[in-house]
Amino acid sequence: MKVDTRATAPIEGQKPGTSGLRKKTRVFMEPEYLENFIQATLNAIGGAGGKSFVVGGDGRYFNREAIQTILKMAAANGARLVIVGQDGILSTPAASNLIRQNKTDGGFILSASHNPGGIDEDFGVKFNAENGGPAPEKLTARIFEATTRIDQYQIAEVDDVDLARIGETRLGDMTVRVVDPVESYKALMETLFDFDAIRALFSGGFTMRFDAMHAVTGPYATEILENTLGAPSGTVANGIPLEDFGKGHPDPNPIWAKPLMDLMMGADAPDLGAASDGDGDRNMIVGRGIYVTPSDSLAILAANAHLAPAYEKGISGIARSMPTSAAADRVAAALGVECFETPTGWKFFGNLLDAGRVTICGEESAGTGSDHVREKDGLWAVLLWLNILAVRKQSVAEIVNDHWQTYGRNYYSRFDFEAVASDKANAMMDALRGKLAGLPGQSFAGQTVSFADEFSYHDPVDGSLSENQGLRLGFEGDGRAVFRLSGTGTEGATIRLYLERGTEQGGETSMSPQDALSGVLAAALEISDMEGFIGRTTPDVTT
Ligand code: G16
Repeated sequence: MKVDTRATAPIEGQKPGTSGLRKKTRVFMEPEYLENFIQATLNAIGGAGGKSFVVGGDGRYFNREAIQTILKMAAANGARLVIVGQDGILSTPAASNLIRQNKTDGGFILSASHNPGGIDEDFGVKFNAENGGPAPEKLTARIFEATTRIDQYQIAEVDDVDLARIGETRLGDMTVRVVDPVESYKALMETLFDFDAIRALFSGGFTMRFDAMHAVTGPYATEILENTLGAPSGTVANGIPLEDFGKGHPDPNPIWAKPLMDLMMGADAPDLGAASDGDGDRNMIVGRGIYVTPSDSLAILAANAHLAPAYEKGISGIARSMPTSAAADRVAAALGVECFETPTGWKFFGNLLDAGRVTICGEESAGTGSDHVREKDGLWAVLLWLNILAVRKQSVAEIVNDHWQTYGRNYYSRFDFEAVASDKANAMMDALRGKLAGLPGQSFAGQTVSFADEFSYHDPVDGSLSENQGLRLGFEGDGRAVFRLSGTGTEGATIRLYLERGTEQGGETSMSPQDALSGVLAAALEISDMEGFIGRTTPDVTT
């Protein structure tokens, strides 16, 4: 095998965001762009010599080409083994599982998650560490630093590997093992859930629609839900992964999964609706006539997890990202287990999971997961819901309403203002940051500020400090508004405004979220002067 050492120079802007490096696909296709980032990552982990990795992606445009480049670079850098999903396909949780099961030194996951795919859309690469979880901040900082100093990369001059054929081949001294992307993941799910109970649920006439959004979960959902658990054929919709996700936006929320929402709110709704995103780590849960917010879903899963075999002895703790509602905190308090509030980004859950401090984690951005892998896991959440429904023999609506009656409700909504000019978004955030100290005690739109701060996180396991993680405004009466800039967009800035209002236990739980949150919204808009800074107060997406 001939190894070519090629001269290169740093490329600006290769700083990983909330979840890896995400850019326009055409940017990733520019000469040296991908190569620099991969070499920098290998340099940052101390080289690839003798190491093993998992590589796979969500099948979006440029996935296969990028995998071939990574394989040739891994071989040239002396890696021992790379495990690849057949045709380059691996969902993010399946990749996390393979890293853990095979005890590899980490893995490269190629995805821009819920962002659209195609030559004019988005692409992304992230490195997961040997625990199967996204690289923690100290490692992403080293990777970024390495991108600013890079002057050469190594690549093998060999033919492409046939990724369609399961089995082993060699690239020089490196073994490439092409595996079925679904097999090990399905085996893991079988150890966690009561598949017999779920099978009985379906054979008893329970109906479901799973919208795979032409993204990576199609093959996983078809094999598990239809072929193994006996859900009727056709339960999985849009199950063929496409390079451009059928020109859709593979983000499982009421806006982008509208056909599913329409079905679930209509007269012919099945018992359960669910969807997953581009790379299979997010989930959406909808009952007949009721959308379950991700924050509520996290709380309900945590409260009922003991009904599934994997969690029957109870959970050790719950972690949620800061902007996620406090619904899960109520469950943790009732269970008497620890509860953690982390910055946005799954990477912050890794240490807590590794230390056994938490079993279940979740985020308002449609991610829920447990200690079975180190990523959020869309199908896992759907299967846990199915397991709970099979045991409780109640509808989704009954379970949700019962939960609100028992614990109280946290009304919740997120407003996204997309493609805002970065300087305007930063100016608004800076001005708000500057005002925080003087806000407590003042009233805006009838809401009195009880606290105002910028969130920072002390990791209780490794002691690291993560600052500037969102601006928080608390209001008397358990209201809260959070402002953050997204770390996953590829165009300008996205301002996220998260709104929440908690009720007393036994309080009113049947209002519409937008009515319940109107006061908090008005106060947040007034305090931030969003209109003045960015010229609009109507979001692009409301979830
Ligand atoms: C990623 C992260 C999540 C985060 C979400 C939104 O999700 O893994 O932890 O909550 O982005 O981040 P932001 O608000 O910065 O855009 P995914 O599914 O895109 O990988």
